[in-house]
Amino acid sequence: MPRYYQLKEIMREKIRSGEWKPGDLIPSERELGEQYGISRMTARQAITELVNEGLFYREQGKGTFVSRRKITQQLIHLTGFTEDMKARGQQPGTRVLSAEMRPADEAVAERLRIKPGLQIFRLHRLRLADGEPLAIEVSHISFIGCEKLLEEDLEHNSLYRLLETKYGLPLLEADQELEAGLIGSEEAQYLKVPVGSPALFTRRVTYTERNQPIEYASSVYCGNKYVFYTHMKREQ
Ligand code: 16G
Repeated sequence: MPRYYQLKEIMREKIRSGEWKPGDLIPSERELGEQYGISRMTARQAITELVNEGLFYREQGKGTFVSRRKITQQLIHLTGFTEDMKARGQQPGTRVLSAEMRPADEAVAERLRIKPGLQIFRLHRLRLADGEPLAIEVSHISFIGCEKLLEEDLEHNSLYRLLETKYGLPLLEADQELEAGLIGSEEAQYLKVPVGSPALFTRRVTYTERNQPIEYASSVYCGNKYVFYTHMKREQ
């Protein structure tokens, strides 16, 4: 078994057993090298792989730390980001990167079942939990009067809640796709992860009454911070 792999397993076990807890600073490459009689390069490789797997995270100038447990996101009930974070006891946060009315392009129009060129509300948000950036979401919203959303405070309000309570648009169903990918350079800056880190791209169309699409959201989630969960029944 390669040396770096052995060290990875040793460190994994330290996390599993609770000897190293979330938020703990792990020993430096030099210290690990000395302790296990391996080179700094080998220690670095083991650490880097566990960073890529999401078990550790690096903070510039401070060192490498043990990550928090991943966020389990269920794919059974239709819920929004704010609800999900509150259910986990975490403080949801939002930074609005842009909010504007613009004509729907072909791809968006197809998902929303409208004519291309029709004005829709486009919302670009960074989503955080306890101050930690988790995802970037671009929502395309189409309903009569959707331009009123321009006046809403979307940094402090849940979009789903506003649509349901203020605009009287119940969110009943959604279609969602998940696709693996890599974090690009613009996303990396917002999500505070290195370019090329694992990413999960999701696309969701949410429907209101009469099967009318109301939102098409395309999001990038930090791939190493999430586990998606669903429950399946065998068809009878
Ligand atoms: C989720 C939805 C997103 C929706 C948001 C509403 C996915 C892929 N996306 O993040 O479509 O806009 O919830 O959250 O699940 P909010 O109610 O907190 O604004």
